[in-house]
Amino acid sequence: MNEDKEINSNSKNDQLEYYRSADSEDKELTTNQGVKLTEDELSLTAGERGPTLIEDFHFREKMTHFDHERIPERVVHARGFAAHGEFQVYESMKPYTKAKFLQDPSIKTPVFVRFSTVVGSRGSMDTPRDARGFATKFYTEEGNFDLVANNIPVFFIQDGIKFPDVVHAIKPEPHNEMPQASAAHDTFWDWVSQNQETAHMVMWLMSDRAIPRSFRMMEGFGVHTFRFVNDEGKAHFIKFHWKPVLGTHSLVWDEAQKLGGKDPDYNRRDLWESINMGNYPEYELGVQILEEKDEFAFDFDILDATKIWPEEDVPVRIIGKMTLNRNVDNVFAETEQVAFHVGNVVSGIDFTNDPLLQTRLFSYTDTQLLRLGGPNFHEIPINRPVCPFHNNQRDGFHRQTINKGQVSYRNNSLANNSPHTVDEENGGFAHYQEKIDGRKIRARSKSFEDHFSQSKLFWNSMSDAEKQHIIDAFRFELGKVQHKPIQQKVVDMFAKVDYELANAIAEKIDVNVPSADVQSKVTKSSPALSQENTPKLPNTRKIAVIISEGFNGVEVKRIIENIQAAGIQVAILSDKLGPILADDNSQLASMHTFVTDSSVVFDAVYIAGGTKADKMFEKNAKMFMQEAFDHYKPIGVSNEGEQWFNQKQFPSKLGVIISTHQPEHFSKQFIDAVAAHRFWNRTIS
Ligand code: HDD
Repeated sequence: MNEDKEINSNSKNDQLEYYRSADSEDKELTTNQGVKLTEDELSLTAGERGPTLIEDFHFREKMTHFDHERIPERVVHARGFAAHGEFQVYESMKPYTKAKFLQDPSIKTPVFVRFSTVVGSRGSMDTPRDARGFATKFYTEEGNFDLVANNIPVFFIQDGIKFPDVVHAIKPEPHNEMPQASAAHDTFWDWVSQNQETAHMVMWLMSDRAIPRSFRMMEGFGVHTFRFVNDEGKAHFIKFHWKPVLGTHSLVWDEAQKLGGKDPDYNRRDLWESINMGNYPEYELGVQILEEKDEFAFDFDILDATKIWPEEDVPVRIIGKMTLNRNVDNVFAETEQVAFHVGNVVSGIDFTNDPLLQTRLFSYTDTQLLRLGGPNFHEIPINRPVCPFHNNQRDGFHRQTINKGQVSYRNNSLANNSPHTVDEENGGFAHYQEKIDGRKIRARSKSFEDHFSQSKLFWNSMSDAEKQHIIDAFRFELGKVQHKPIQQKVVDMFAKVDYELANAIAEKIDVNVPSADVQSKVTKSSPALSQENTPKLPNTRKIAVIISEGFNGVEVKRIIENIQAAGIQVAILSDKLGPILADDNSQLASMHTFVTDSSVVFDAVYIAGGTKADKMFEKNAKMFMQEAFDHYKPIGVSNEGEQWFNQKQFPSKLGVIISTHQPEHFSKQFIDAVAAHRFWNRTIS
């Protein structure tokens, strides 16, 4: 790479281009040694019916490579999907940090983002109840900065020494490797009941946050308290936030479970298709900033990763935007081989003594050494910085760089003591000089002891529908637990959060009603925590338009035009693929059928019907409508659709928009309903 080249949003793409293979179309088949091949389907044998010969170098090479194709999956966050993009700061953050990529609003920094589930294997489904990883690599001119975040702002534990325990407890149980990608089993809940610090994270995990509608509609949180350090060496405590421009939206649990079978790739497909269509996912970067003098100004410890800084107390300042605009070319080369590390920081961003953060600083390199097979994983194209890098590290498995010269040590006189260090003024990283004066002990500060006040704050902040979803999630998860004492202990633990919550769980899982006196007395709530208050937009939502032969050509096409103009994606669905004839002999092409798709893969449905719909069509359309209705989704119906709707005798018309042969009027109402996402107050049958 040309070291003098200025870094811009294309820098990473240009670098990767060098490594991308040429298209194989019309090329001659060769071995890895470049030898052209005459045959690829028959191995070399002694006679037509004789034994295979070991001298068949082509067979040996092809089979050996195949035998070695797999690498260990990530011990957590194994299932992930990634995309390229760029980040741009809105205003200079110079007063707070000297990080170069946060100084100049005209600079676009290339990024690579990998979203993931945490617990499931690489081949599991996209929609389990789980936290989601949201890891971003910023390829800055001063080196790579990794923001290795989750979509939940707190964590299970306060100290990383317990990370292997919580992961062992939540992963499939070791004796029978069940259940896959699920917390709903005895070992996890046993662990929860024995580790009360996890209460806050579990509240989030039982909430709608754990079943996101889309990676494009998730918040991201750096979780830990980091530091910004400016040119003068002054530091502020900060927390990182990603805010999705489309708002934060979730699935319903029944839908998430069905999607696990109907489309296990639901979230990755959504990301892939959106980027291919030019619906680029956007997230604003926010920071909460605290003066160092305010370190002890709160009733929680700012170094405790099981705590948030309520946004109403410490506002999130929006400082820039990230846009994901390019899919990967090869999932293994990029998504699987990318190696994130919380310790990859640049000058101007530094750590704090958060004990969880400190342990993470060890784990990430350690795990890549095994997963990527040696110490040279920084040379894998997706991991390489776009700025120059020089040091005396040499050799090791899979070394790519051909380091020239006689010298690979310091201090040296043979190479003018190069590569040389630089001072801070010239961009050298200097660790923040925090004064430490303590004894070596295994103990935690008392300020980390309150596990229930913020759990209650979270509960208080939920809308009625969100509270009900949390209750239902606990009932599901604990309902799967086999050991009664574990169920009881968990209910007793969450009675310390809220009596109403614990009681509602207890009454459905056959355990004793907990005590009412132990619940947290916190009455405060934080509106920023409720998804009710998130931006609501129709853009990029996916709607099934169900038509049969004889549909109202003029009306349906008009409505489709209107809703597409609002940025909504339309999928024509019928009982067969191909052209469907309208009443005016015009056509629409059906790309989906009742067999290939179901309501769960769409955000809403518009039942346009048609005069020639037969009984089977009607049955399928009603089933579609019923499922959409039960998942609180917007439903649009034409005249035929209205008859079917009325026959079904749904208990509520909330979120059901009926066509009145006034396409404009209907379109507007339907678009508004799609933007609303779900109608949680609908009574479902
Ligand atoms: Fe971690 C992966 C996020 C705590 C150890 N973690 C991993 C990934 C994300 C997070 C997004 C996937 C990165 C990718 O896509 O490749 N982890 C978090 C967050 C945490 C957290 C937000 C709490 C604030 N993690 C945590 C602790 C430890 C680890 C306490 C160990 C001490 N995490 C790992 C790991 C992984 C990992 C074992 C597995 C694969 C990898 O690192 O690259 O090192």
